[in-house]
Amino acid sequence: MKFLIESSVLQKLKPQIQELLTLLKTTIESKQPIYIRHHADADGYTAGIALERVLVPLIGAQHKRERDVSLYFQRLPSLTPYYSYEDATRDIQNFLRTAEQFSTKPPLFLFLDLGSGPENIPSYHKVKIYGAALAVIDHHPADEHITPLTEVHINPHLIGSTYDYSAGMLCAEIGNLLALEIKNLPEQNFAFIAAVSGTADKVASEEYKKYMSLASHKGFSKEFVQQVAKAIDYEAHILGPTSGRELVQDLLGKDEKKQHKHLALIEKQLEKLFKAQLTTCLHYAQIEEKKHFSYVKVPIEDVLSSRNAYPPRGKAIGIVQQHFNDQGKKAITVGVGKSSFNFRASTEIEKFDVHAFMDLCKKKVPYAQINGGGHRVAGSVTFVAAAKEEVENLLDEYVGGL
Ligand SMILES: [Mn+2]
Repeated sequence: MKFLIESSVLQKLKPQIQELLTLLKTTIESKQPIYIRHHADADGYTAGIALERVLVPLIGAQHKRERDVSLYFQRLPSLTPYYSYEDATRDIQNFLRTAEQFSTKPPLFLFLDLGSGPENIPSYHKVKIYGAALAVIDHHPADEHITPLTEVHINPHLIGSTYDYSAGMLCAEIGNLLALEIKNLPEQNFAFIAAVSGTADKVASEEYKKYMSLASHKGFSKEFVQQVAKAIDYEAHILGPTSGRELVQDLLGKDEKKQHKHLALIEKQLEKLFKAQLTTCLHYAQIEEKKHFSYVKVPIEDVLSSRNAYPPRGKAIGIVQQHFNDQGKKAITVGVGKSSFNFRASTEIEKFDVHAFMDLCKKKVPYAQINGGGHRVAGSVTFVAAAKEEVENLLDEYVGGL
């Protein structure tokens, strides 16, 4: 097995990767459809695109008519960071209808950049009732009940690695291995795809650096990789629950002419959007100077130009936080919504922890349906709208006590 880079993580994942390669080959040979579901962000898209680039030609080789490929391959983003019960329901209806018309088999689902958490379990049971099989390639913490439900479960957490790999980096390796099976396949630049993915997901491992340097040897500068990562994040937002088909393939270099034109167009728009959003957020922010930091509250739902505005809430709060960081100030920035808070905080504020605040809320307002997560200094908490005042008071107290 020849990987793009040397990595102990990949070495340890070898048995599962081999299992997946075998599974994909037998699935395609037996004319079982393959449905990809990936998270609707830049990492999810790169993961999906890396596999699409090899699965489509492999499936095409099994079918005489080109249009048959669309019966046997599908790729769709998931707006939730897990496979929702609603998406599972839609997918079942979709493959049952196809089966009725074209006598196709229930598909093999590939879940990319999502799928390892416990919230997927009901959806997995549901698609399995209707005869589908599933495999997961994810890099989020893995629940112990997932693997038994899958044909293959590839996740660095299962072999003791935490944040060395993004889903797109894993799928670029798998895509590269499958590409060896295809005659006359043009250069797919899998290292570049891996680099874009790791950049988008802020991976900082040795492996990430290796993909970046491989990509730069192939002529993709760090700036270009970053530009593409930002552009895909934006397009993913615009696409919502639709796949983007060739459009995202082109952004990743399938058609370089279109890619460069599109990147230039997106860059201009993003510059404007980010500047406008920062100005509005700062204007309406409520800023309280604490002893060691600024406590910044942004009425997030009132400062977005539409419900589907870009940058969305989390990112908008991120640029406000960045604004304070750039001035050398420490800050806790909170996007206050009717039933959710988005958090970003300077890492130097050591006592601040989104999870600690969430635990506090669960204890003090157990009837508020507190949910959420993320990292210590970047995350979100949701609650029922009726509890907003109570939760906001708890937040003021919590921040005041830091
Ligand atoms: Mn990811």
